[in-house]
Amino acid sequence: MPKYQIYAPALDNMPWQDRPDEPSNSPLWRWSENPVINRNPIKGVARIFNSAVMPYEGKYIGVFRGEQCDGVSFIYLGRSEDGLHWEFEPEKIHFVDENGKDFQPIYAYDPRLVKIEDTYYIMWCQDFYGAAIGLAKTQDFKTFTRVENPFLPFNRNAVLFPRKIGGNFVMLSRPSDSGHTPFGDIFLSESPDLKYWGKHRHVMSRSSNWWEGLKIGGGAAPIETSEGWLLFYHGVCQTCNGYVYSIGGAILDIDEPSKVKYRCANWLLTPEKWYEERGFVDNVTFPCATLHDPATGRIAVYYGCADTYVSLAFGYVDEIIDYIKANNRTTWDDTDLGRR
Ligand code: BMA
Repeated sequence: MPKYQIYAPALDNMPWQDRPDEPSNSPLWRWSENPVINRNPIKGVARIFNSAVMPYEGKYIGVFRGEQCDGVSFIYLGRSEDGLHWEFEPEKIHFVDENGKDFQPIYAYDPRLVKIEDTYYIMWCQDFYGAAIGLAKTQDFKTFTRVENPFLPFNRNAVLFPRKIGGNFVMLSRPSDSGHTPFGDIFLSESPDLKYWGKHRHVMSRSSNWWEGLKIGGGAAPIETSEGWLLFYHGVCQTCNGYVYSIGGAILDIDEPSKVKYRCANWLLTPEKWYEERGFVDNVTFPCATLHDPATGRIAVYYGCADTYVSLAFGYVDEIIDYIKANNRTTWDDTDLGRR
């Protein structure tokens, strides 16, 4: 049994590969067959990246950022037997409003997918007179009902926690500008009904660690563990050749997740492979989802690569949490409640 407990349903058929025998500076390692999804995966879609998957009816389902040949991104549904080989619906997801009428965003990108009780929620970035968060729900992956936009523009990188905390839905997000945003910190908001949001808290800011010195943003839905909420997020640094996106790790307090218990000073994954270093936007690793299994402590991270591919990395909950703790570097405004 793992030292640290993951509180989630069993997932004994999750994709997995043992750690290769090669030098590494991370508790994560990559699937040897990466990328999971290659270029031109759907007719009319040039690239799929920054996408989220979930277990569903004994198999896997996912919401995928498909960048069409015309450069506009939408969300596409994909299904897989094993989490590795994916088949996509040829048409983008069609949304309706709460009265059943068509309600399609102008564009939609960087989706996350989170199950809370018996409902699946999709969060993404869309136009709401500028970059903002879109939110929809489904129970059958056939009807996708948009609900109120949670936040004012500008905002990106929203992800719900996989259960209510203190009776409320809780969502991480990253207030931003509408462009390429040369700043950004992670905040948290609560809602009793997914309509009215408040109790906003600061969670953590960009830091003096080189790989997250410019901006950070939420990534995969936090994983509930016996140490707290394990969060994989992205951190961005600015180089003379542009932005570099790495994957970071933090552990948030279980009852008051705006308090950061541990925050890893080192990246957990940074662009090193050709599919991370080279693509439509070079040097991007961008986590959007995990699969995880409590009995084995196995975690699989799905991450977008270079705005061109989806890839997979693996790790054990014990090794990841111990690595985060061993390299912990929090500041007072990480560990406080985040209210001023
Ligand atoms: C961010 C988002 C991501 C993208 C990244 C790198 O602002 O748009 O979708 O992966 O830039 O281009």
